[in-house]
Amino acid sequence: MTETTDAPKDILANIAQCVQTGKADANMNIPMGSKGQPGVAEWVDQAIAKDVPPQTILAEGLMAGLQVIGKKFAANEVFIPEVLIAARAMHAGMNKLKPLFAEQDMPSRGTFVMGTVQGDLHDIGKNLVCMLLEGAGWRIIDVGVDCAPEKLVAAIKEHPDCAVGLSALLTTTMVAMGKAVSAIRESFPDKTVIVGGAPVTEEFAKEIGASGYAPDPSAAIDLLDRLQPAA
Ligand code: B1M
Repeated sequence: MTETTDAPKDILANIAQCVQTGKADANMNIPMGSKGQPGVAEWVDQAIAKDVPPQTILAEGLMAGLQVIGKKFAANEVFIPEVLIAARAMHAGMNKLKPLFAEQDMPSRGTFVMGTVQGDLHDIGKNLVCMLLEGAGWRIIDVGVDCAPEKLVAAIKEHPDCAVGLSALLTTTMVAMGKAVSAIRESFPDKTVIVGGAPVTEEFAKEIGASGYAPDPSAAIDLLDRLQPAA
C-alpha cells in the first residue's frame, strides 16, 4: 500500500492497489491479516470526502487497478480467482460512485453486447471478459449463454451503437459462432463483432467474417480500442 499522506493522488493509488489485491472493504481479511484496514470502499469514501471527482476516482483508482490485473492475467501472472476477487473489489467502489453519477450519467466508453453462442453453456470466460470491459468503461449488455442468432440480433437492435462480443468454448459450437456472425452481418453489415474462446483463432475469426479475435479480456479491450475508438 502507498504510504499514506491524505493527498488525493495517494488515496487514488491506494484504491488501485486494493482493487489489485481484492480488498473490497475493511471487513475483508484479504490479503490475510488486513482485516480492519481500509479497503476499496473506505478509500473511495475518503476520495469523495476530499472532493475528488467521481470520474477521476473511477479512471485513476478503480479502472487503473483492474487494468493492471487484466494485463497480469493475460501474462499468466495471476489467475481466475484473483481476477474475480479484483472485480468484486472494483464493484464495491462502483457502488459508492453510482449515486454520484446518478444525475450526470455514468461515463461510458460505449455499449458492448456479449453472449456465448448457441449450444454452448460455458460462461466463465464470457463473464471475465464482461467484468474487465466494464472496468474499462464499457456498459455491458450480457445476453447470456446458448444465444440463438435472433437473440443477438434483437439485442443489437435495442442498442444500435453497440459493439458485439461472442464466446465459444466447444469445437462443435464454433459453427454456431459462424452462424451468429452471418446473422448479425445480414442486418448490420458494418457492426464491430469480436470473437474469442479457447478453440477460436485469428484465422477462424477471419474465416467467419468477424471484425477481430481476442485471446483474452485484456486483448479484447485493446482490440475494441482499435476497432471502435472512443468518440
Ligand atoms: Co466444458 N468443456 N463441457 N464444462 N469445460 C471444456 C471447454 C473442454 C475443453 C474440456 C475437455 O474436454 N478437456 C471440452 C471442450 C472440448 C472441445 O470442444 N474441444 C468441454 C466439453 C466437451 C464439455 C461438455 C460437452 C461435456 C459433456 O457434457 N460431455 C459440456 C458441454 C455443455 C455445453 O456447453 N453445451 C461441458 C460442460 C461444462 C460445465 C457446464 C460442466 C462447465 C461450464 C461451467 C460454466 O461455464 N459455468 C465446464 C467447464 C468448467 C469446462 C472447463 C473445465 C473450463 C472452461 C473455463 O471456464 N475455463 C473446460 C476445460 C478447460 O478449459 N480446462 C471445458 C476458464 C475460462 C476463463 O476460460 O472460457 O477459455 P475461457 O475464456 C478465456 C479465453 O478463452 C477468453 O478469455 C477468457 C479469459 O482468458 N475468451 C474471450 C473467452 N471468450 C472470449 C470472448 C472474447 C475475447 C476473449 O471476445 C468476445
